[in-house]
Amino acid sequence: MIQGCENPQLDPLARRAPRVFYRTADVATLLEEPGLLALFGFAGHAAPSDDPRYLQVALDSLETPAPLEMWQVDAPVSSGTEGALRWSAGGGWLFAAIELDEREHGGLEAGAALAYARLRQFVGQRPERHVLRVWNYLGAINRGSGDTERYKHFCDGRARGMGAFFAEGFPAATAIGHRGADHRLQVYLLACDRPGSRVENPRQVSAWRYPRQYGRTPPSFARAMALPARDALAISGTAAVVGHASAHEDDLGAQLGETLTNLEALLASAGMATVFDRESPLKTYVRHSADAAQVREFLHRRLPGVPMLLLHGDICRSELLVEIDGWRYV
Ligand code: 3EB
Repeated sequence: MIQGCENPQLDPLARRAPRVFYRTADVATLLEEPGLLALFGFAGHAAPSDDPRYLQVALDSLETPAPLEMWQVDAPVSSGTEGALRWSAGGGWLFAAIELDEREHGGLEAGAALAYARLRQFVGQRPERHVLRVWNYLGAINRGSGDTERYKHFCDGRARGMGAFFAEGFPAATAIGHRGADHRLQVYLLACDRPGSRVENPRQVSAWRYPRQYGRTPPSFARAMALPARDALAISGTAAVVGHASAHEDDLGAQLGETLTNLEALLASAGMATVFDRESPLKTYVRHSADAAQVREFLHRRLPGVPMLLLHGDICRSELLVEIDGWRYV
């Protein structure tokens, strides 16, 4: 009995983590897969679908052909739309996504506040009310300098839209700049009917404690989230940030090495072995597409066999060239 409770396979309430795969196949075929909770195509590559579980992410893939990302659960899935919001749910898990045109909502800050308010309202009335992981994709993320940079406005709006919903602690997150139309704001999340456990990185100051120099509103995210059954770690966007400072300005190789050191420290902090494997997919966001070959070579050498998506995206600090997020399964 006691053993059963510790084993996620034997505890019917211990929600087994959704499985994440990168697949090169067509959208319609993947949407037919059993337990398909969410499917992501990347800008311009996959033909869009009206299925609420499908999201056309505004980031370009740096692979040809571009794979799709799929999330799969061990249960039947229902889905629907509510205005600009799309959602799907099954087995205790919830996917919800919103896409807004900032121009229709008074700009980025107000748009981000609205996106979060809508998501929070929706999730708050669902049984899957524990938001574990959020992805944010916005245009021209580094436009403006100092306090006027668009990422800073996003952080303000996000915090306002979150309200007190995350009073007990922030979800794990990614915030990346896409190269699509500037006004396009996409936010999507994974939630569960059971809480996860936040994990911080001992090498990094927690983002919500960043000093004032990084903006009026510190970024609202945890470094990682252990999923309820502790069978997977959802890893936030991780870059070459040590303490609170960006390391190795203009040095891609050194930033990659520092990022991997940060990822390993995060795994250790979560009580996991500091290796990634064939079951633990990662996404790498690359600022300059010309850097893709060097990034790919590094990843093949240091993370052999790890499923990997390379995406063209801007990191929220202009001096950072690369960022990695993803999953580590136990
Ligand atoms: C950093 O360590 C890099 O604003 O949601 C990483 C992950 C970063 C998430 C966010 C920002 C965010 O501060 C930037």
